[in-house]
Amino acid sequence: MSQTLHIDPVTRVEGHLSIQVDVTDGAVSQAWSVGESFRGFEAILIGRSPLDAQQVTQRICGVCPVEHGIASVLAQDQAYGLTPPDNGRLLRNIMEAANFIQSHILHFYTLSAIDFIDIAAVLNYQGSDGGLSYLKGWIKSQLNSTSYYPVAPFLPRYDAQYLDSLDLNCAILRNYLRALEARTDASKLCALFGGKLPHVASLVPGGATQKVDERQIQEGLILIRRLRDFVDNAYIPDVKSVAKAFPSYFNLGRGCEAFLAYGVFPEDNAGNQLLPRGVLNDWALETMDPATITEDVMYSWFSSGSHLHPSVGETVAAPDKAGAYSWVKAPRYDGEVMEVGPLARVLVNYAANSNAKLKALVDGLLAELGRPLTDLASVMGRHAARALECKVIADRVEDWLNTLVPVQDGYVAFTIPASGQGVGLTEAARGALGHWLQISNSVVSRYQCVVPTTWNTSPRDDLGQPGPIEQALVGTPIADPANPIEAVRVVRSFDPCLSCAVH
Ligand code: NFE
Ligand code: MG
Repeated sequence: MSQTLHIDPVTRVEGHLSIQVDVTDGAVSQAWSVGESFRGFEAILIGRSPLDAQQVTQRICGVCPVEHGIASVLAQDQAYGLTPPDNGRLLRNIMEAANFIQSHILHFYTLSAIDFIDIAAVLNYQGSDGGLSYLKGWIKSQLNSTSYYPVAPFLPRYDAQYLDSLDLNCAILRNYLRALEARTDASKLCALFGGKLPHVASLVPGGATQKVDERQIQEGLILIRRLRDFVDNAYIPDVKSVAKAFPSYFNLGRGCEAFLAYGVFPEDNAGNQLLPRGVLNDWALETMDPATITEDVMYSWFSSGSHLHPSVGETVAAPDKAGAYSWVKAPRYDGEVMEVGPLARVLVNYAANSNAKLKALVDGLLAELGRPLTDLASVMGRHAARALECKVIADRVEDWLNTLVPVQDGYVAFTIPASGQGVGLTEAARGALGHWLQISNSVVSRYQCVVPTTWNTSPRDDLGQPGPIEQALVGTPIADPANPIEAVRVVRSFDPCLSCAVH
C-alpha cells in the first residue's frame, strides 16, 4: 500500500522547504524536495559595481552572511589579482569561523534538539530542575494561550519516541538556553572584527579593513575560550548522548554517499587550508576540479540553459514551466549528485589525513560508539561531524587570534578592472559555497552563486537523478504516517537553509 505525505512547511529549517514522500509498505519509496520561493540576488547584481557584491550577497542569509561575503571577496581577489596580507587572511578566517560556530550551535540546539528532547517529561517533572523553572513556566503559560502557535518552537510537533532519560532531557534543555548565550558570544566575536552582525562591514577585496589592537585580540580570546568550553563540555557531550540514545539513526538517511568539499580557512598563501578541498566518491578520495561543476534546471522553475558551468550560468525565472517542481537548481559535480556540508568536510579530511586533530576526534568517536566510518553517512553521523569540526575550528580560532599583529594593515589597495572574472570557492557552515563573477565595463555582467543548500536540497537533474536529501529519504521507515518524525529527522540532519538555496 502506498500513500503520499506532504510535509509543508518543514519547520525549524531556515526558509521555505516542502517535502513530499511516497510511503510504500511502511518506508519512503520516493521523495521530492521543493524550494518554494525565488529571490533573485544574482539578477540584482547585474549592472552594479562589483564592490556591492560582498554587501548585497551577505543579504542572501542572516545565518551565513559572512560566508557569502567571503566567497564574494575571494572572487574579486581573483578578478583584481589581489593577495591579502596575513592579518587580512586571519581576520577573514576568524569572522568566518565565528559564523560557523554560531551556526552549528544554532543547528543542534535550536533547530534539531527538539526532535529528540521529551518536552512533556520535563514539563511534568516536579523535582529540582536546575534552572529550567522559568522556561517551564513560560511553556505552561503559553499552553493556555489562544495564540495560533501556542508554544513554538517547542510544541506542536510530531508524536514520537523521545529521549528516555529525564536527566538527559533536562540537561539538553538547559544547554538549549546556554546555546543562545554561546551564539551571542560567537556573533560578538565576529562583530569585533566585522563591525556589526549580521552582514559584516569590514570584508573587502584584498583583505579586511579592521586594523586590530591588543584590546580587540584580548576580547576575542575571552569570547573564543568561552565558546571552546561550551563546545567541549556541552555541545559534543550532548551530541554523543543523543547518538547513543538513537543508534538506529546511524542507519537512516544514508544518502548519495558522494561528498564534495571546496575547502576553507586558508593557512597561508600557498593553498593550504585548515579543512582542505576534495571529493569522496565510493569512499575513495579524488582531487576536486571546479571545472566539472554544472547546474541543471530541467525540474526547476527556470527557462535559462541547463547543465551550464556557473561561469556561463544564467538565472531566468519561469514560474509556469511545465514539469518543474522547485525553485532550487540541481548542481552536479562531473554529472554526479554530491552531498556537501560538515560530513563531507570531515570525511574528505579523514580520507586525506589532512588534519590530525580531526582524525583523532573521529577515531575516538567511532571507537566510543563501536561503529565503522561508513556509518557516519547517516542522520547521527551528520550531527556528530558538525560537532567535531566545530571543536577543530574553535580551537584553531584561538591560534589565529594569537597570530594577529596589532596595527598591521589587513588589506591591500586595488583598482577595479574594466573587465575580468573570478571565482570564490569557500565553505559555509552548510557546505561548499561558490560565487562566480564576471565584470564588463567596470560593472557586474554576470554573477552566479552555487550554494550549499542548493546542492543538498536539489531536485532531480536532467538525467532524472534525485538530489541528496531526496536520496537520503528513500528507504526511511515511517512508523506512523500521521507523525513522519523519521523523515524530518533525516531532512534536518542536513541543516537546510532554503533562503540560501534559492538566493
Ligand atoms: Ni542560509 Fe548558507 C550556510 C550558505 S546554506 S545558511 O551555511 O551559503 O546554503
Ligand atoms: Mg545560483
